[in-house]
Amino acid sequence: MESDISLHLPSGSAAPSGSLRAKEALGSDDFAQAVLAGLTRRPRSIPCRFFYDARGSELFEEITKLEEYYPTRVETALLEAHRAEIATLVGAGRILVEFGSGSSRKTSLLLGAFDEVPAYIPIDIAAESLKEAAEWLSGQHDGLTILPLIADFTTTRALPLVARSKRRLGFFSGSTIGNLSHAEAKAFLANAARLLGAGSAFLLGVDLKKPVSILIAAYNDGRGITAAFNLNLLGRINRELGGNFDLARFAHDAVYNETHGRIELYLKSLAEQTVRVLGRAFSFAAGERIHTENSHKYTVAEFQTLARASGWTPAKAWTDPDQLFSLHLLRL
Ligand code: AVJ
Repeated sequence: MESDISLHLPSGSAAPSGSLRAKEALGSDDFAQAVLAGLTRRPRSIPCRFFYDARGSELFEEITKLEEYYPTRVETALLEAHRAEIATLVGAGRILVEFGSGSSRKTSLLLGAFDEVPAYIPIDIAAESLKEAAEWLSGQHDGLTILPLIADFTTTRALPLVARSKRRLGFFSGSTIGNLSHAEAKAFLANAARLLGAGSAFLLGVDLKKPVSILIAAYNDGRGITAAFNLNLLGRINRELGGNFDLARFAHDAVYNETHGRIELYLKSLAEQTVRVLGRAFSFAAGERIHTENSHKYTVAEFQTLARASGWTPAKAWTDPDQLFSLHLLRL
């Protein structure tokens, strides 16, 4: 199906141009359904994409500046150190397609290394942050054509027509791929291969496996910012879904699951208690947890195996001297 670039809607979407309000309504309904289902199932879990309301996005911004949270700092340094080589390997004239673009800060670094980028297509579900990022980026890169696509990047099926005239470079930073299970990551990479098409390249930032003490510190920082970020999910339920969670009676919990090679975040009930959400009662035993996030870690070889299984050919991988984080360049 052809996409409608003038509306910047996801390809294949039949939504009319005035659908932003409807989408937002759908969004809060999506949250309500996910929370009710998540608190009903055992073990309890709520998808991590719901962390990012305005307050959650602010807190995540703060996380990225923490001493213990190395991913943002190290990935940025890797991009700065290797962007010239990346640009040489990829070649000029590529349309840049960014998945889950968020604030597009790292994108500016990458764009600066390329002589000519015919268009930049950020894909993000958050219309407001897409708009902000596009405005900020056009100030940084004079004359850059930006075609924001409001869509869920895990399910985007086609790019705007103009994007098909040139070869593409995909960009997926921040180790956001770590939120996906291995099966989901494989499906995402295979979908990205189809979306970006023959002759494309894909640059990804992926967090590395490392000593557990470093991982735990990154997800349980001394200032309690990550705790506040995790607990904000309960605050958001209170604000948007008429919840009455007492945030002082839940605790942030970050553990490393060796079997799955991932950090797991939980909200742990500190007492036996009953909480109401949307008029429904949910009882917690003392110590009972709500699973709120998985953040998978990969060795370079593990990630390359996953990439190959999804149809990509690993071209090069870069890591920092401390082996904290990796950048992967894949080709199709
Ligand atoms: C945005 C998913 C990459 O997993 O490190 C940071 C989110 N959660 N601290 C990560 C997060 C707690 C982050 N990602």
